[in-house]
Amino acid sequence: MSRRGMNRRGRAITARRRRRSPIVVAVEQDPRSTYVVGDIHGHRAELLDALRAVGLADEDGAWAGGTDHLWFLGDFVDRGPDGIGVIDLVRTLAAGAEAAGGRVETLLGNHEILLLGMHRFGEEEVPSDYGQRSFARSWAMNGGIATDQESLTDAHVEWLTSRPVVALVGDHLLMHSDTTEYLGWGTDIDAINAGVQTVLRSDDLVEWWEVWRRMTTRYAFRGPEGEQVADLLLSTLGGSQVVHGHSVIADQIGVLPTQIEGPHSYANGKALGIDAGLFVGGPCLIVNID
Ligand SMILES: [Mn+2]
Repeated sequence: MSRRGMNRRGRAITARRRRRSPIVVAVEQDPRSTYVVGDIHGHRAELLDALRAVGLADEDGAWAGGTDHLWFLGDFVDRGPDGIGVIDLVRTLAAGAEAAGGRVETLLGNHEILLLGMHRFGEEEVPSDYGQRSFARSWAMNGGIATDQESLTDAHVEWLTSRPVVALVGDHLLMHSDTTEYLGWGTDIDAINAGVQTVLRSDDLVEWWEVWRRMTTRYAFRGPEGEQVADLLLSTLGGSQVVHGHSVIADQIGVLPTQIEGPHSYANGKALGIDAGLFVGGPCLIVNID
């Protein structure tokens, strides 16, 4: 009799605790995941396959991620066959995500600057003491695709020009390039994004060239000082880990692109490289950063 009573009390206590469980509350309030994708470089088909594999897109290329968040870290164009097709796919996904209560967001990479700079300035010479420079020359040397220029509409230009270059997502500082050069436009995220956007809305070729030059630098978080450099950036802009594309992981660690299976955490975990080198035969990584 007394043993049965204790059992009943035990069950009652367990049930009350389960109702108050913080785990149950967390699942109900925040069921979504956040993903990041690096440098696509014109490989629309491979991107779509990868998005389908994780359930973020359906067979037709429509958003299937519900309330999930997906961030692209730039470099949609150049080197591969269909950069504008990639941009169009991303914009379709963004509209679908917005309707579903999710989000698809985009940072500009240095190749978007090259695409837009080529479109705006072409062969116009950049005033410089260091020999002849133009967006046309750099575009040709860095995998520029003529059909991307031909397919680029005013709507694409306006959309790209409105994208940020850095973002703080949770505890992650997202940026395309592994560089501290972003600090040249300001010491907070809003100032940096506003600074770049002001340039991209101007006809100042020297300042445009400076955007391209800064965003083409790399490897700031490598080597013995790498963690300190990442710390400086994180303490200035926020977050506990820099997440970047731009520098192919295989090149960073000295293996073949086909051997890459996941992102590359380095600088004592302060940096995460996610560019697996799709354009040199690596996989299209879609990285969950929850
Ligand atoms: Mn890049």
